[in-house]
Amino acid sequence: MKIVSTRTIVTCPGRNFVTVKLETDEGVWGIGDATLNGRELAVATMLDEHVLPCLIGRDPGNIEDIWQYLYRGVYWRRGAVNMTAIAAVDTALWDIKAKCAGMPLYQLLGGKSRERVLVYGHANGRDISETVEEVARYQDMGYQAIRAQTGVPGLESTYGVSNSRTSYEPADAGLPSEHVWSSERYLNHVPRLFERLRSEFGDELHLLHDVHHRLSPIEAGRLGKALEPFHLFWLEDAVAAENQAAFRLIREHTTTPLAVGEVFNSIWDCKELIEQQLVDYIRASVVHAGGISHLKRIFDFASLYHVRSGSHGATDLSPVCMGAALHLDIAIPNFGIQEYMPHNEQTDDVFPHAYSFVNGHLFPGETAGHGVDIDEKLAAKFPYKRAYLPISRLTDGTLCNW
Ligand code: KDG
Ligand code: MG
Repeated sequence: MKIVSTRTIVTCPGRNFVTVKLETDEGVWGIGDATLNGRELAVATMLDEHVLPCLIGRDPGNIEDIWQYLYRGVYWRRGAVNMTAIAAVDTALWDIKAKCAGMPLYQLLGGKSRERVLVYGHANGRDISETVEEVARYQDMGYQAIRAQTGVPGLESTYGVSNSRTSYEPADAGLPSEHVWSSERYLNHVPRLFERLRSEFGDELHLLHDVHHRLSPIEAGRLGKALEPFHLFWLEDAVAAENQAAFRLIREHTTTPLAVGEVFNSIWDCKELIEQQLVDYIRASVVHAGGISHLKRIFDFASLYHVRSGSHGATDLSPVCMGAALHLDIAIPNFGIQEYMPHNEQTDDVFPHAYSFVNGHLFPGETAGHGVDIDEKLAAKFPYKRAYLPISRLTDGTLCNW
């Protein structure tokens, strides 16, 4: 079998998505997500100009060789744009292989280690009372694990909270909007949210929280310690993780479980974090961490060190990434949890999929391949629209992590 045609499809059914499609001489095709929020066209260009032309004539069955060809063959290793492009190709190749085998992808990854995939949803409110209402609403929808974020008094906006109470979409401006941040105000407020949530909802509900890279290690230690009585499932991205050793300081101060990894693009971003057991959950994703092949390598490595998976699944990762992730989630032994933010209706129409949500869990479905397709005619009706994530500044104007 040979790859005979390749293309990149850019569409914006409410937000931008980039998808790779590979077609073979036997009429089987596979697709992969190549979306990098705010940098979509950089990946599309990388694919169109530098990656896809090298695939024509290759045997799509040689997934590992093609991965190595694109990784080692680039000379300039790693990087978000490069690894997202490799991920998209890798995902499409696994899709083809599973379709050829007539099996859902999880069968090729070792079969099922569990019947269903536990997911967490997002409850966001402008203040604590609104977040409490949202958590109740998510519980009514069947969620057994809920990430809770709240507005902070004195700050006009914060990560994870929509000012309009509609579903949260941070990439909402043609150029980056600017937000003001204060870790002091945030640190004083967040423990009050979780104290209230535990008193309203009891001990069983899994509660999660995303700091979105904003604290210093010692501040993160303080927050983790303050949240211990409310036994979170995890505290996410407490600090930016370029300096992996920084997590040791957090660990020394708290037993709150730590999760990190949504901006990672290779095993080298988390080698020390995993090997030294500085985190509990690794949140790298299929689309940004080199596809099914590389993410499985990361998860297998993590399984040696009691680190479980918790993949990123925000709405800027397309249904193609979600479908592929679910096959990995259901197969690996050290699955932890999967993030799930449902896409809007238009997106679901552009990407018909086999996965389904039932009672707080996702099921990958039994369709051959990863179970997600793209309606190219419909996709063409939603042209690309430039959109950026915001930036953050401290109250004195210093640029800080968003
Ligand atoms: O593109 C950035 C988003 O995916 C990110 O801000 C969402 O932190 C996020 C999460 O945990 O879903
Ligand atoms: Mg996050």
